[in-house]
Amino acid sequence: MMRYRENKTTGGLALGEHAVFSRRQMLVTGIAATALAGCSKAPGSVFRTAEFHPASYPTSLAITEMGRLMEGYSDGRLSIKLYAGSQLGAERDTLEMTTFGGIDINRVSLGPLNSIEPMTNILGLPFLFNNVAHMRDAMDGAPGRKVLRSLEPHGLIGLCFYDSGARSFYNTKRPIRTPEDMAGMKLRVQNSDLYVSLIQELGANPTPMSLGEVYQSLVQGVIDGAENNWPSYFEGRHFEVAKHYSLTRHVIAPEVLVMSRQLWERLTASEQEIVRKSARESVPYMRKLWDLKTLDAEKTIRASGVEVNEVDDQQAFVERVQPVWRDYIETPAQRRLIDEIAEIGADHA
Ligand code: GTR
Repeated sequence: MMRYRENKTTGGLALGEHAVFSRRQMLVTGIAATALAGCSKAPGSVFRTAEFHPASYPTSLAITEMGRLMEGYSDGRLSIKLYAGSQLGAERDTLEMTTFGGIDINRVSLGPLNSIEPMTNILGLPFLFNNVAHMRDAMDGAPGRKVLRSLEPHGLIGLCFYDSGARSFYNTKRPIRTPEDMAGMKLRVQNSDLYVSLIQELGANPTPMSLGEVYQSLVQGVIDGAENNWPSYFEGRHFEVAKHYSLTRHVIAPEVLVMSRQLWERLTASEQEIVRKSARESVPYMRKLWDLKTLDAEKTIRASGVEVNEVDDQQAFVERVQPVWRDYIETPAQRRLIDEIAEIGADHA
């Protein structure tokens, strides 16, 4: 088990802010320069792929599997070089690099995409999906395809969705049973306006920062808690410090695998098909690993003495966050997407 690396220089940096570049950022910039220098991806391309989580995490293993499939389908011409464990930087920075071709493929959560494309906000709406099966069906169907396509004007080709389970709150203070228990808590959120609003509506104080900073911030008392799924709560060792995990299951947003559009346009049609097919086929593999990892993380966390609790009444949380729905649904396309997702939800009541 490894603790997520800290990313103090890159985390929380708004675009346009000045920064002293870390070695990692310079590496990223170097990769970008190399990628941009090449005008075409010749046969024998190795796609540089960014992943925040360690190489043993389900998303990393799924990307590795995708690379294996791609190599097979292309007789060894196309492959993946995975930079796992946040080697290329915080998600928001690597995402930016991907949009202008500095990184070929990237696995990101929806949070950093929220400020780029409003359709991604919909998948992050609290209590949108009834359960994980609902989310999977919706992402395998028309709603998923719509959201993936919405990324194209932003320099990204959406390849597939991976799982991220249900996110719940953990903290160092007390069990959260009602929204009132959250009053005044300092909670880390992803750098996303939507998630900031969500925490505010629940009466807590949102502190946006990168995931790599959470462990230290919990130890130092900079924050009281955060929210995430079982595997991330486990993998970052946050459970060793924040010993109350309250199962609000407020967001079941999936994660996305994206390719730089600049690279995509340099591939032949048959190479594009191989990339899409390999990404698609890595999804069931990822889901199997995800389910196992979730069970395993939950078991270890419970055995470690963490106090896990169900909330008294989930509806009380649902009601508190209604303003988030009101504020973040702005266009007819977003409304249609919600309707389509709700229709699929009828089979998952
Ligand atoms: C995890 C996700 C990461 C990261 C993280 C976060 O569940 O897999 O990509 O976005 O959450 O909270 O920042």
